[in-house]
Amino acid sequence: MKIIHTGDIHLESKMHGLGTEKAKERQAEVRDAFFRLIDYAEAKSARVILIAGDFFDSKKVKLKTLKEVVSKIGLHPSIDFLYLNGNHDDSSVFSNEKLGELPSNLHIINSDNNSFRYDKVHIKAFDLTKLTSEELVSNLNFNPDDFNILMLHGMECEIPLASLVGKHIDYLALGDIHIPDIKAKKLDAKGVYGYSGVLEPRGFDELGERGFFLLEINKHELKRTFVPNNNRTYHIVNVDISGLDNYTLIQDAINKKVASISTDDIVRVVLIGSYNYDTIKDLDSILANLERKFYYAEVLDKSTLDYKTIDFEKEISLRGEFYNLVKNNPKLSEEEKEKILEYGLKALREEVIEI
Ligand SMILES: [Mn+2]
Repeated sequence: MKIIHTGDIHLESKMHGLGTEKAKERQAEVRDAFFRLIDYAEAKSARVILIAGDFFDSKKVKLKTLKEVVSKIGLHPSIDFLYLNGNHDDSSVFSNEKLGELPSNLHIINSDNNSFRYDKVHIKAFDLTKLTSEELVSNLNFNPDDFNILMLHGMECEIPLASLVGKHIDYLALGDIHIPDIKAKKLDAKGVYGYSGVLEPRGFDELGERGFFLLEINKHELKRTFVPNNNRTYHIVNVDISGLDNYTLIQDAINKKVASISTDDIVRVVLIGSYNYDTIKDLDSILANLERKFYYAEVLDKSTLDYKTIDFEKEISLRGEFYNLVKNNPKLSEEEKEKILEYGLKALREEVIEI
């Protein structure tokens, strides 16, 4: 029997930071990531899709989104969708009467509907905010002859792992943490557990590949496979510009670092290291080049001015005066002097200052 373990889909995520148009596109891509999972499940003849909470990004969901989801689920009647509430979403969104009759394969977990049997595979799911650890354990009563799956939503510290030891759990399907546990963790002599992670990353705090797990159950044997499913990947690339004193050299260093990244991806280049006073970075051109290459790009300049490269101490000019005023101020620390000089000299050169 095949089961899909997913969760934290966060449909209708705001996708901040990409601009209005791309945020909208990415919202649709999150939905499509979920639909792609369903098509995969259908192609693999999976019997169940476990949604371990945070199906939606918030407790209010647009009717349009709900209709799309309900319609897609209805198109796959051979797959049962077991949906457990997370901390972000509220499964009562499906009670909207404008949705009409819900597909019979959509099973919303609640205190009356938390146990599902497929021959020798037994699945239970509970909302941890609605019962104590003791109540959870007393509700388990799994039979050791079955292959038993428990689905919960919460941070690892909120899951009463110690109380679940020896309760005949073969697999504990978790939701809440957005990073997949590619390698399942050991629960006890028999069982393992793990988080599925998100289906499609939603920000620079969700770097790298994302997907879901295919569980293939054969009596008491579990084969658990991570299936990458994300359409785009977020990358943060640090580029040390120390010693690179012009735009061409900096751009070349960036090009080398981003060469292997797919043009469909989302890239943040962070300039680090120290630069000489005379360095011309031309951040506008750097950004424009990256934007031409990638779906979305941004540049953060965290490089610092090496003020030892300043050689106009003796110059009779505004910048010479400013430099000496700051440099010889006994009230300022070396670090403060460095920052004030960096910003002040930039201002004198009429550059944009980002603080
Ligand atoms: Mn979540």
